[in-house]
Amino acid sequence: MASLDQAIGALVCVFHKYSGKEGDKDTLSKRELKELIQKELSLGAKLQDAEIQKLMKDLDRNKDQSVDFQEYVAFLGALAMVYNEALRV
Ligand SMILES: [Ca+2]
Repeated sequence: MASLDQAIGALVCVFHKYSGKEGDKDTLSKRELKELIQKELSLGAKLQDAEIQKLMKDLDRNKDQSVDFQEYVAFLGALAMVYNEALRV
């Protein structure tokens, strides 16, 4: 199992791997977020376009049409809650 250090490093790296693709390199555009969700999350491939659009809307708290690092961290927090439920025996 990865150490907490490695896990947090991976969370940061994944953000920048996608945020740097187009436009502002420190935020995720809709297209970048969609690619991140589809390629990095096992549940991502199962989501419909409309569901991803809704997720984007929910994550973009300040309504600037992109997901910045702070908004991404809130997303990770929500995901961690889901994983905690799923992994608990
Ligand atoms: Ca935003």
